[in-house]
Amino acid sequence: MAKGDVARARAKRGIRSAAEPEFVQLLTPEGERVDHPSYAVDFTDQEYRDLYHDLVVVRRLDAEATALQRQGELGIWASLLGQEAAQVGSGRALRTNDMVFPTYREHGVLYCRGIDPIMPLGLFRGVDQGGWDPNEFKFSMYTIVIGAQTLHATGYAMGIAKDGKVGTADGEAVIAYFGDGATSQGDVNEAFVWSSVFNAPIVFFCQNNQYAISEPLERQTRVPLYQRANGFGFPGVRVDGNDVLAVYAVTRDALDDARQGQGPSLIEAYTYRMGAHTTSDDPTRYRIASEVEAWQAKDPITRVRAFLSKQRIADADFFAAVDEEARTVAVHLRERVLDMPDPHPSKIFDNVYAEGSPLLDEQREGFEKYMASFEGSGH
Ligand SMILES: Cc1ncc(C[n+]2csc(CCOP(=O)(O)OP(=O)(O)O)c2C)c(N)n1
Ligand SMILES: [Mg+2]
Repeated sequence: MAKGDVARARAKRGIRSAAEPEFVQLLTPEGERVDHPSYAVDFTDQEYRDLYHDLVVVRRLDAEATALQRQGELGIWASLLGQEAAQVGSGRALRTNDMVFPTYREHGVLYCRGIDPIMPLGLFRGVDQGGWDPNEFKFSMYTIVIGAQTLHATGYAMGIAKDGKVGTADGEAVIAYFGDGATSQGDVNEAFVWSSVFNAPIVFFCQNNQYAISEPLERQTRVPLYQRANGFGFPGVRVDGNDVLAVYAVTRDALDDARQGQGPSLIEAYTYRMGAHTTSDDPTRYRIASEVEAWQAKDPITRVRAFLSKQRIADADFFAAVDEEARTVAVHLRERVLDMPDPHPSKIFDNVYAEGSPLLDEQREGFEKYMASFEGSGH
């Protein structure tokens, strides 16, 4: 069938194209503040400045980590470049008691939780296994297995509901992050079903950055992703993922519904991955420069800066001070990464199981003997 015929046949069956960016927006790419009937939200001048500050610091930290990888100091890095607004907007909408289930790219959300950005870098440097106490930070561990965290989040959300922590204005809520590619995983669809039928207090936050490594969005879906929610029986909304104000407003609203017992919702933050999938990837192999340039014009930081300047909420001194602070934080991060001690090789056997295992003990013993065989050989 010719392309036009396919489009006509799909239209007849009521199937809409996946690529229509109709979304909630409160700040245009030119820095104009616009209203939305469903998401009225007021920010003080200080709150506007704080959001700008977070966006800049998060981008700077990310750039430092990319540089560290290029210099051989990290094994790999998954950059969030371009997705700062999606992460800062949603991260700042969270309350202290809300629980976060991230992927491997949520460095901006982690920062907004008040967590030291060094925390996940041991994983990317290969000096630890990327573990921490999720309860201490209300921030689960980075999850590399695509979509798996949506099921963990659903179980957790069902748990807090059973514990009676949901159903009032100061109830708790859960947010699960995932990408556009993850929506094709069974886990994510199972999480949608379970959350829906058990009315779990969860916000599914999909950062649609248009690619799953080299696979474009059109290989994942025939309908806009947020519309998937309808079929599972909960609301879905698409937000301009490069608009920190709109992301904040939409996420806060969805979290409030969840904490008050209204059940799950899906947010599709429509954004773009400006960098590579990870530092192991070369995006020039599968996408054209003009596409990247078009998204450059929708940059999440430029529009806030334009707005702050035009409204005289911030001046050149403020912007310079934020840049300087971001630089200082990044330099400090670099110094601490370089100082991370190399672990003893047999440490890999620690923390595999909470209480160990005889098989693991045997493997450790064999490995230690093998390592000892090099002693004195100059290797
Ligand atoms: C279950 C599983 N299958 C495959 C992979 C390999 N993989 C790593 S990232 C990725 C793409 C994920 O794309 P998306 O969900 O859009 O998230 P993004 O990386 O764009 O943030 C894949 C397929 C994996 N980690 N886990
Ligand atoms: Mg993606």
